[in-house]
Amino acid sequence: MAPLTEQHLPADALEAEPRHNWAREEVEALFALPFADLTFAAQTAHRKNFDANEVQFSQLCSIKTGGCPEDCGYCNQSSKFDTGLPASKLMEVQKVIDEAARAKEGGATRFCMGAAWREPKDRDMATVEAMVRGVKALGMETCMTLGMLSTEQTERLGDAGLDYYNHNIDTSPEYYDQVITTRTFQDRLDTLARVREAGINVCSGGIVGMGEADSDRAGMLMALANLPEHPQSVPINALMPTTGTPLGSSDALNPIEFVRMIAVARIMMPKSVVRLSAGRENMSDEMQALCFLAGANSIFVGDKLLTTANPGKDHDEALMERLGIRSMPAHANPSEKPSRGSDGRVQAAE
Ligand code: SAM
Ligand code: DTB
Ligand code: SF4
Repeated sequence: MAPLTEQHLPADALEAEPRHNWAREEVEALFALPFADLTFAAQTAHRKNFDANEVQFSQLCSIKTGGCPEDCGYCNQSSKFDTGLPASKLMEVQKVIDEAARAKEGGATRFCMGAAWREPKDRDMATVEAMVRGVKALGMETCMTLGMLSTEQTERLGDAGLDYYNHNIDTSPEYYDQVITTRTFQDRLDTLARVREAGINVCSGGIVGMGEADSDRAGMLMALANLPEHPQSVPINALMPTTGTPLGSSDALNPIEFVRMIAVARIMMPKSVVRLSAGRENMSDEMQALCFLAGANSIFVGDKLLTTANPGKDHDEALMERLGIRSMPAHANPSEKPSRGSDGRVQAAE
């Protein structure tokens, strides 16, 4: 009998080198594979590039919450919707560093600092740079998500030694206008290009469960995989529906369809870390195990994401123990570029 990959996979689906020329029919054919064939192919791609028993642990910190001028239809931090979430000022640098130290103690190797901004104001740059330097000094990987960036702001973050910048495309180019009207899909691609060109690792993905069609899920993954470089980190979020937002009463996600999304992301971007991101709070342990089998190899740890709930340490430790999953050490992502840092030194792995 011919191996499964030959029987069922589209030609080139498991090529050794990452591809940037995915055609819609190929991606739709991956989504349409029998589940066992799809997850086998994803697991094969995963094992070619990673230790399949390692998962990267990131922890989020909302350094500036709420009051955002954008209108992203999924987000409870937008000032356009009445969600009852109080807005706060930018956190003090030392408080952020203290949170990062606690996250490290709890097992996180990356600290992701998020601000509810359309873009940073220049007057805030020195503060966020100090946060990057302080968190880096703890030996953690640093990530920030601050909205759109100018070229100068991107350079400044690179000089501070930022390892990753998160900026999601959120959905397909075709569905995007149904979700966000205050900035365009192209604006997002422009920020991603600045981050890439500054040599900072790109973290970019999107959300599943916003009422998008199957073709939009394929379109979102095509938009990511056909970038000039694959994002080094690809977060796949399941919508956390929040009351007061336009998407607050969205239908529950089909778990098997979500696992398919992870598997197709893994096959299309084989060397990237794929994060099972928001939404784990609403997933069974069994569904999460299927996501890991399908090639997810990063999660957010801690009992809170930015503003919504996450499973927390006790539950996650028990799950990782049951699955025999170990923590991926800092800077072990094979596709990661070394950060610049103000002193030009590469941060050593812990
Ligand atoms: N304000 C910045 C921005 O939008 O670029 C950074 C923070 S924003 C919260 C980062 C990402 O979180 C969004 O692009 C979106 O993909 C994800 N996100 C936000 N709210 C979410 C929700 N309710 N469920 C799932 N993902 C969500
Ligand atoms: C990403 O893709 N998911 C994270 C991170 N990047 C910034 C954010 C998830 C937010 C979920 C809703 C909340 O907790 O506010
Ligand atoms: Fe603002 Fe980011 Fe929320 Fe959009 S996702 S409303 S930009 S905080």
